[in-house]
Amino acid sequence: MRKKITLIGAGQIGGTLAHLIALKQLGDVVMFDVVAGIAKGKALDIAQSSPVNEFNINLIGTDKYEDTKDSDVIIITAGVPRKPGMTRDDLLGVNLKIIKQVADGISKTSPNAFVICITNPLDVIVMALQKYSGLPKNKVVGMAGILDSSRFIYFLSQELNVPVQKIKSFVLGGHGDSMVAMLDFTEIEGKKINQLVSEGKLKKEKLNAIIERTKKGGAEIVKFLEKGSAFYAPAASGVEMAECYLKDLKKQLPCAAYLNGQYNTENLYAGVPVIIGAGGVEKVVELNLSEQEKKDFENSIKAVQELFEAAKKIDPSLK
Ligand code: TXD
Repeated sequence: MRKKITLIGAGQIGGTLAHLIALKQLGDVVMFDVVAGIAKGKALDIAQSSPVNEFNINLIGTDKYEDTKDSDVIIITAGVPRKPGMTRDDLLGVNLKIIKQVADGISKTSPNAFVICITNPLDVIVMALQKYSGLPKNKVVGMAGILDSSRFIYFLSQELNVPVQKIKSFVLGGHGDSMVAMLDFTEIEGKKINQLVSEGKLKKEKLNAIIERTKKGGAEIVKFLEKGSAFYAPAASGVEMAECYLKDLKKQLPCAAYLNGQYNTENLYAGVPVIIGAGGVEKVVELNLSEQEKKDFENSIKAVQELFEAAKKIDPSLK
């Protein structure tokens, strides 16, 4: 029996998610969008490519939540993306309303789904989604850290002319300008990045510029596209999380997860290393952070907390 994967939002990221899932044959796909035609058209278009890429899955498009019933995985991109000059936080008001609708829609029809939220501003939107839906905290998770880490690793690989597979790193904290590139946990061909800096193989200013470019990675693409934001790398990142759950891979991945005392943080979602397997978010991994990383991480947590306060002003029912 094939798994059922519902994509709430069939826009730029949603369409790319559907295509990647089809090529990987992860399961049958239901594309849901309030603009039903977008969902139906993209589902049919991808389905028509199945003979070429030899995949056998069912794809449908809909604007009816009953068609998404009993999903195993739900990936949410419903919402509006940034326009040039906007910050991710500027999307809070409009996307908070949308995520409430989505929460109402999925909680009744797919109470056992593993729910991956991508909609921005990510950390607060995924938190609102969990609170509005009442779904288990270990089954509601946000995608941002994998994307931010992938951008950071890509920029390093370009600078150092090293294959991406030879670079290990991750970015934690809020999905915003306060995100933290974990340098103590960054290795290039098995060598700590700080060692490359002290050996003069990577200038500190260059490394700082790469960190800055990672933080602004989304805005750089928004500026190029003018209408819309990044979608290929975000979709690839969301699929990695879905695959990890569906195949019980128990990978350690940077994701926006519920903190219940870990990293001295209560009742907040933020980017941390987690183990994802068949149980959803099976573990929040607590790292021994350097003093600097602890300070930077706390600063990032503070930014998420401040945005959550803003969300509570918009909707006092959020606690
Ligand atoms: O790392 C990350 N988490 C970010 C997330 C990376 C890139 C983009 N990020 C955010 O994802 C972006 O800021 C947006 O908030 C979402 C979706 O981005 P996308 O580029 O896919 O936006 P589109 O192409 O506008 O698609 C959104 C779709 C669109 O087809 C709408 O009709 C639909 O969402 N939509 C809805 N679907 C269901 N239910 C409701 N209420 C709804 N409202 C709009």
